[in-house]
Amino acid sequence: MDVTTIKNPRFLKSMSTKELIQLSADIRQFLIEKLSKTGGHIGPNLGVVELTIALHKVFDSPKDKLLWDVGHQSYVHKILTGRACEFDTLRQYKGLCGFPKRSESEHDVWETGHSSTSLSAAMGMAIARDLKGTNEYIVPIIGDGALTGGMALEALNHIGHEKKDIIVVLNDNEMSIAPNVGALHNVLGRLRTAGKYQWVKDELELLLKKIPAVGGKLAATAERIKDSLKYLLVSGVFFEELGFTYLGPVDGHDFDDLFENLHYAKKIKGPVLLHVITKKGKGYRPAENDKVGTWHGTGPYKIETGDFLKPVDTAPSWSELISETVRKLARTDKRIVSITPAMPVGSKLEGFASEFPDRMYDVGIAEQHATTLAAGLATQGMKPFLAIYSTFLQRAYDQVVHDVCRQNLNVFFAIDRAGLVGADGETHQGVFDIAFLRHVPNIVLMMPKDENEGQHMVYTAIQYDDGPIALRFPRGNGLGVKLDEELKQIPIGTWEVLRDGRDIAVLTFGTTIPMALEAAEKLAKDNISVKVINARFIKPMDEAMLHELFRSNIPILTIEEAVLQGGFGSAVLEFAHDHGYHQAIIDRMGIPDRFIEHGSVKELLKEIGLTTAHVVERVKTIIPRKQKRA
Ligand SMILES: Cc1ncc(C[n+]2csc(CCOP(=O)(O)OP(=O)(O)O)c2C)c(N)n1
Repeated sequence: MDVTTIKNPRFLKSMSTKELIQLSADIRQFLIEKLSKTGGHIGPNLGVVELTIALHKVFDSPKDKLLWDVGHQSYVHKILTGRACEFDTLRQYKGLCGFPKRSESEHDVWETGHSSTSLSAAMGMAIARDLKGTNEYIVPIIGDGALTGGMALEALNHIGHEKKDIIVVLNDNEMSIAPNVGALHNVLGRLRTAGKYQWVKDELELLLKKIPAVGGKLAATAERIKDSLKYLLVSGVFFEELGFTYLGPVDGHDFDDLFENLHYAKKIKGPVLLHVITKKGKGYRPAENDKVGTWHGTGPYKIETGDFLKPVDTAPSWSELISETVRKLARTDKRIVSITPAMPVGSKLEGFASEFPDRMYDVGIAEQHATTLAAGLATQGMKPFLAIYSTFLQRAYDQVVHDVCRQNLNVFFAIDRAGLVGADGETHQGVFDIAFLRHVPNIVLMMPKDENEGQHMVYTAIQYDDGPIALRFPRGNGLGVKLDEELKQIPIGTWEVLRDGRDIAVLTFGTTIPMALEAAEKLAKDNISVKVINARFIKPMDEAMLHELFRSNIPILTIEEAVLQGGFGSAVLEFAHDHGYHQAIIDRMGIPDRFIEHGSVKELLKEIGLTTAHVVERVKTIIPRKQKRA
């Protein structure tokens, strides 16, 4: 079938299993072809083809609510709800979003990107349903990785207590991005191999009926036998004890098994956990054979070979540079312990993990725990290196404030993917960390201009023993600069003049330095002399240099690839105000007060006015203001 002709999922109702099997093959073919050109989350989506079809056949979306946790596995859902014809634009500027999007379709009832939110949202919807007296099914679909997130466990606890009618579909493929970790993962492992729980449960009921129901000692013994039998035979007891009816394990690629269990789940009162076993990457060999998570999300690839098409970048990735520098230092500094919340591959910690297996902890999708774990380590004189994406650090704000900064503990935060990230879009842009860290006492916040300064900052952070220190760096590769052999400490709170000038001072850091230097070069041709300062410490700022600038009355332009509200430019404004420089001319460039959608970083920067041309233009509006005042 040509899947681009699908308008909505109603057509599934009349299809036979044989036809659905063919449809699954067509959808897989479509995904493999389309994503080979656009890139995207191929592995997770190939794994949920039959499951998504079955859900749309058994339930009536959008009346019934399907909530996709993390949301990167919603492509099949998008195809079945009439969006296949937009797949050429997937994750591109103004194109189809890679995650559920309420403005895209009435079938996208909950937006995701960060994991482990679906159960709480489902509970909210269930309470609303019951208060309004309607009768729709509420079906969150959550991965075994996402289930390790604290929020998901908090929600399970609440749902089980309230006994709400919610059908939780656990999509268990044994993978997070990398192989899943944790004790809960082991519980699921036992369930996977335990055989059909429902069958065991029925047998057990029969057996228990044979135990005579008499009072006294014998009844107590019977109860004990009952309990121990339950524990012996039924691993699903973990969820049962939480108040859920556990169904499964179900073969997520077998329609008959799926239909039988989904229909059964619909009849059960109270919360149900339907345990579905799927294979990530199913139907495309390179993705199916992937053991580390390379095919979780990819760029374009050659279908026949599975080779990725992205030109090989000669400069090291930022993540690699930072993690490998830490690894080097860990050879002599035994205090260093690395922590990742489920991103060992993205954070390039494989090398560290193989060299120091007992000093490396993948804690699963648990940013809050990761942060407080680091704090605990620091209380004992260790030097925790917490590699965490800017966007996911948002989850751990209170742990940063309450546990790390308040106790002034020596935690080294490596804030990866800081700034715009591109195709993952608004749920993943790393643009808030400056605003939510800058106001927290005790923390040092820095961003390097290139990889060489980056490695020196790693060294600085490891040597720094006066409290928390955070090094933010962008997604992708460095500039390809030469690396010094010897590492050195950069004095905390010092800036660097990269280019001298007398008409205006541009204060910037990290990714926006090249555009500032380029703009300065262009403006020089118009006789405008621009000073460019590498404001590499966002906190503490170089106060001596700031005083010098303000006293000289030079206009100031701040540029940051981060939100303007509460950002670095705001810090400069506060400084000017607090020190009585009320006449100072200060302009700020950065990310406006709205969420920035997906697209290439280049397109997004253009859209929000953060390019060399925009800097040139802005400087030209500032200079006349200065002249008017003079
Ligand atoms: C709060 C949060 N932390 C980290 C991530 C990064 N991340 C995206 S998908 C994923 C793994 C999800 O695994 P699972 O739920 O099992 O889904 P699968 O991809 O295996 O289908 C992770 C860690 C995220 N999206 N949100």
